[in-house]
Amino acid sequence: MPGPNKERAYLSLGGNLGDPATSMGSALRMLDADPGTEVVAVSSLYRTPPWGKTDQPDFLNAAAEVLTELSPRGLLDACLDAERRLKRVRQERWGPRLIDIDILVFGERTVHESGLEIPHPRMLERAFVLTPLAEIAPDFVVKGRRLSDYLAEIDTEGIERQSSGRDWWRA
Ligand code: PH2
Ligand code: MG
Ligand code: MG
Repeated sequence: MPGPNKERAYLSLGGNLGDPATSMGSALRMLDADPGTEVVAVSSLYRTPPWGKTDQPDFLNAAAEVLTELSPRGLLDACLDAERRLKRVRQERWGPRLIDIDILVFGERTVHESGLEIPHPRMLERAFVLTPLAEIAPDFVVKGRRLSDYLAEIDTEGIERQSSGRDWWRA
């Protein structure tokens, strides 16, 4: 249920092993099933070239908007719990993964804690994050500028929107 004490958060989802679309859909349904959290918008799926470590398969990426009563730490725990339930094994940094869920923005908050940096420090530079996010929130303002303005200035070469529509995550 929407409620006055819910805050709006944006998430980035990605994966490049197994069946990432199915894993991301399961994760979003798990978050939506939490009584204090609802998923209100999900982007299309995007095929994206691997960033950081390039000798690995392409990723599928998406972004989601949630309303939640959880704290930022509580939402992070819910995301990590979904990753664990989907059998993610943590290996090398930036390496291949079944699923990754990152909090990008949480209301107006700034958080600098171990394992939790909000807004996500690199979200404005990464096309695989910004492209799906700008699909669902082009006018959202971060540090004084709209997401669509940031997106216009970065390299989106190789990123392909899939014909999934925005309901792909529902069972
Ligand atoms: N995630 C990473 C490292 N590199 N590249 C793409 N295209 N998409 C990702 O989600 C991704 C990545 C680490 O979280
Ligand atoms: Mg990540
Ligand atoms: Mg992560």
